[in-house]
Amino acid sequence: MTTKLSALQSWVDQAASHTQPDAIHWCTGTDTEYREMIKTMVSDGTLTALNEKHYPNCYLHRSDPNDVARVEHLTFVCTEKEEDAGPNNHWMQPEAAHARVDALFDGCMQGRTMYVIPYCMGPIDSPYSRCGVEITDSLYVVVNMKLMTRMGDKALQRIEDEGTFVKGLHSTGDLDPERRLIMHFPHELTIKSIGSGYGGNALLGKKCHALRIASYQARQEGWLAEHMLIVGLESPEGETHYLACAFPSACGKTNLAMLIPPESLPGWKIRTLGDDIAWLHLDDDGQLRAINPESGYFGVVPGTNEKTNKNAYDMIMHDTIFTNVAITADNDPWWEGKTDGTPAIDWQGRVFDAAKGKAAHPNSRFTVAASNNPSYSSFADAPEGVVISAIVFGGRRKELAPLVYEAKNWEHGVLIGAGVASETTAANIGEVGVVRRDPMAMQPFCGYNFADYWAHWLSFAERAEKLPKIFHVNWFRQSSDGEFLWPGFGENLRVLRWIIDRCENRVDANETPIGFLPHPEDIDTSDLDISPAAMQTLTSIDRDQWRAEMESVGEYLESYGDRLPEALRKQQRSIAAALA
Ligand code: GTP
Ligand code: SPV
Ligand code: MN
Repeated sequence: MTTKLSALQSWVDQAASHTQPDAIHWCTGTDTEYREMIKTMVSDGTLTALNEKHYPNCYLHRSDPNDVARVEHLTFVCTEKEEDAGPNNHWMQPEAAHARVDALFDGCMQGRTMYVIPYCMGPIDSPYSRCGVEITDSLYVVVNMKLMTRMGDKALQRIEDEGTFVKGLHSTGDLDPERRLIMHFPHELTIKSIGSGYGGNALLGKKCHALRIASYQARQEGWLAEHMLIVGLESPEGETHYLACAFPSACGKTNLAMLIPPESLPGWKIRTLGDDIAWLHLDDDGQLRAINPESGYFGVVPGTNEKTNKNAYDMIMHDTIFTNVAITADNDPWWEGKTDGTPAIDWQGRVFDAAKGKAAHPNSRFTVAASNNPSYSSFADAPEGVVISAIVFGGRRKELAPLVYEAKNWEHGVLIGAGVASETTAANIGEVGVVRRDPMAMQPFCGYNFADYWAHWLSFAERAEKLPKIFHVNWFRQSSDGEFLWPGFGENLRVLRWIIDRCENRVDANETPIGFLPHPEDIDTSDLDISPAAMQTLTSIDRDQWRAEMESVGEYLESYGDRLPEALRKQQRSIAAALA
């Protein structure tokens, strides 16, 4: 197959002469094509079929043990001027970057097939959607892209109609971390990724396109591309609200997006629109609307069980690709936190030995079509998206951050977002559990200078008619003996309910310098094993700690120099002063 779009054809030809594949396959995106590809990978050992009775159409992929997570230290934003990429990104001058990465692509597909994947991020008929084409030599990437995006003929047709698309060139290369690079050229709408076959490094529609490149385009065009889940909550009274929540990687987005109401909150219905990325646009009425550009979930496996998240647990029992989990003697997938079965073979394919570490990799993942989700919302396919009532930032913080607080206004909310900090997780190669700043949960994903990004966020105040309220949550506060103070998961609905009540002006709050906190009695804790003292901790602030925190936020913001919006500096100073 070929395309009638000459810009696409000539780019594919050029990539082929550069990488020298044996064959070129244009992906059509049909289920038959998917099944054929799975078959090929089972026969060459790329995939292992799991227990067909317990886990129909489920497969295990073991990635190279050196290739199990995103690699922020090898991820670059390449703009002419270093300041445009900002202190938040690793930067390389575009020409030098092309030269460096192109050398690695030279002849790298010899003996392999090159797959051309046209894809659409967002509903195929949505004006908010954007298309791209990924060229890859990995079949694993193709089948993951089939689940994660609207991929194939329809996307190609839209690309041919529009004439523009994001170009993503990918090769697994030799998987040597020394020859691994994830390069972004926002001005050229181009991505070049080599040396990794894993998740956000290789499924270029996801973090590379839908966040880094899209955030850059969004700034130019007046919208936002965010690391946010989108969830719909229908109350027993039949009132529906949509929330968009930004938490860093492995900090609870997928789980919140598919939350199951606890028994103590009967009549609530929760529906998932997205679990990782939201594109937010102002509509004709000046309200913020969200679409989920993805069509599947690439979710964290460990911790998933019937108690924490029965929807996810059921969802991944069929038609799922597992990456880096363990298996039982019965050939069922197994992971830490799974309540039945025992691991026989670990994620690296070795006989399980607890002395050698965890059975499943902490960043082991499931890939599954969103339509598998029992709580899937048909609005996920709505071209116009949904109106967002509240934006919720959050992080993983043992200390300091209360269970929930509300910004006093949009500007203050942008400061709260800019000041988000969270303990690092296994989603990136590197140390785990270290608190770092992760503004808007976008530290690894913003395709331009954060200072300009915050200015862009602030600009919505003038342009919008009605903006969502902004909140901050923390499900991960711990006691001094390391226990989580808040039960989390389904019980988080108790907090979301307070958020909705605040949006509807139905409940009072406690005004503090950092924002509005709930009166402890306004968070329903019936049936929960949680002490009044714990609730007190969760719904109050320690002034000394917060004074230090605001000072640290101030220092962080100042590291952006002259580009830092004055409004943020003012917000930070006035809170610091109120705490003094
Ligand atoms: P990415 O896909 O990396 O962007 O992660 P995510 O933000 O979607 O995180 P996810 O929902 O997959 O959760 C990550 C880990 O945190 C899992 O091991 C969950 O079991 C755990 N987790 C999620 N929500 C909660 C919660 O409310 N409380 C506690 N204690 N753990 C949670
Ligand atoms: C994340 O790290 O935020 C993820 C997984 O959602 S990955 O696709 O690998 O980026
Ligand atoms: Mn994510």
